[in-house]
Amino acid sequence: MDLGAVTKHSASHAKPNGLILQYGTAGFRTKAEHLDHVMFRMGLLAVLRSKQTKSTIGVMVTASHNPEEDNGVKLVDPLGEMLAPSWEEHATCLANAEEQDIQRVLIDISKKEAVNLQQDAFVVIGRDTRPSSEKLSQSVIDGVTVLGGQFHDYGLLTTPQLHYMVYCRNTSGRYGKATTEGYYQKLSKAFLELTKQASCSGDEYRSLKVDCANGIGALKLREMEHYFSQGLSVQLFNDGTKGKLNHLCGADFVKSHQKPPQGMEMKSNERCCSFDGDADRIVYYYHDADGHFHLVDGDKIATLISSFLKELLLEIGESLNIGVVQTAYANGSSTRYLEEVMKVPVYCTKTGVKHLHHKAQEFDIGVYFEANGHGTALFSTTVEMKIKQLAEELEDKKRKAAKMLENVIDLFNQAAGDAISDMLVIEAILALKGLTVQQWDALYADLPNRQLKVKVADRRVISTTDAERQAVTPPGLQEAINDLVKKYKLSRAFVRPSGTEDVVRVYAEADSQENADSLAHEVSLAVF
Ligand code: 16G
Ligand code: ZN
Repeated sequence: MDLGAVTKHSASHAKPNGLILQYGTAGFRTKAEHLDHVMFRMGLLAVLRSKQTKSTIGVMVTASHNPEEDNGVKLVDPLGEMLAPSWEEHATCLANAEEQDIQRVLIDISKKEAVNLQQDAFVVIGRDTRPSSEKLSQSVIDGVTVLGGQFHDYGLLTTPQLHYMVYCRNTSGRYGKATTEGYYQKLSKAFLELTKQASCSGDEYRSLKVDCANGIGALKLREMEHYFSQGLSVQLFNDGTKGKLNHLCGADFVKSHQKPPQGMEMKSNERCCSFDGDADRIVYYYHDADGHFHLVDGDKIATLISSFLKELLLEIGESLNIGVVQTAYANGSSTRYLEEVMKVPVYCTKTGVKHLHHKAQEFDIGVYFEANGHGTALFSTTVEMKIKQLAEELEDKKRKAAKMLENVIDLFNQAAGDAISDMLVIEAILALKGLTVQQWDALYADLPNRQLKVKVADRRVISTTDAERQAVTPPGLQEAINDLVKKYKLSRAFVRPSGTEDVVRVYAEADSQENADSLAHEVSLAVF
């Protein structure tokens, strides 16, 4: 490791004075002009992580649903997962080190993590469509090469595509080929095999309107669409040719404003969906005949998927343990429906994909979704092998169901929540079950809810437990929330410090919108 070269190069990726950043739930994220040094240093860190794990590591340059002026970066671990927590700390430490301390920090990390510096390193890089992303990804590459790491720059990719590439490369191609072509082929093949079985193949099931948030999802869906067009035709909106990234469109906008994106022509009862800026989140929606907007969010997606999986298992005659993982933001009606009607166990974790992903790995089949539309399903290796075997051994209806499950497993991106893959899973299920978006939406009625942001002097005074559903500090806050919640029917409320913004978030639900609004308001007053 030529540390002299590191010092020389890092001078051309200087850290702005006084800037302190933290590797949070979504990696580093801030104004793009403040990130050059972080990118360079994450290139360095990716090399160390690659040497330590003797695996390919990914670096994704994106700020997801943030405004176009922002950017961000996150590292992807060997199995396509989020970076391990101890390395998040190293990332923060390295990003904030003063110029003269960088060498020391690198040596510290290498010692603490027993990194064999002689080991080869390989890093793959992807980026979204932001104007700043290309230059920033070059800085990552600078960091990788200065430490002698090898790299492959995929250029423009969705975040989940980069996770997929990392996973493929570290499993000797067993998961798929580590190219966009390989990704398109794997998913499309599974999708077409599935939809071939659908008896209802009317126009209603064949076309879908997609709002691509003016981001990378548009490019990749365009590249992919002819692979699956026999089974589904997609009409793209906000494809980046006119509008600004994430501006008045995309999954985050639709979910948080509970209204359709701009730039989409919606006719009544038409099935529509939105991706976010890096295409790792998806929500569905439609306008009913009276012009009312209906959001079909991550909770309903989890319900659709887990009920379909359960039905397949029943048909096959296998009892595997399915678990659904949600966060505190999951609508109370969804949790009740899953537990009481569908009889599937539901678990709650802290906000942030890594927590849900980790929990979902505990089951034979783990389905996880955040209400905001980020999620996927994970299948244990044993289950995958068993289903493959059953698809060969069983006969008739059972065999058909096992084949279907085999294709569903292939269609999910098990490395990360993926808007394109989830979209194809959902479209296949709707077609196979002959469900319209209205029928899907009608599985249960969401409880009215409200989210608010509260600015406080120091959001760290609030700490939580029980998957963020209970406030531990400041003293008295939880008691105050309990008293407020008691005043309303079917009510629930919690507060948590945001992991991505300098605010405290308040969530409340109750039997009517008016009550949810006033409960949220009262709780936000209790936070001060
Ligand atoms: C990050 C998380 C997202 C979570 C959000 C919460 C990942 C990849 N992304 O964007 O899952 O919903 O943070 O933000 O984990 P908050 O802490 O500001 O509410
Ligand atoms: Zn995203």
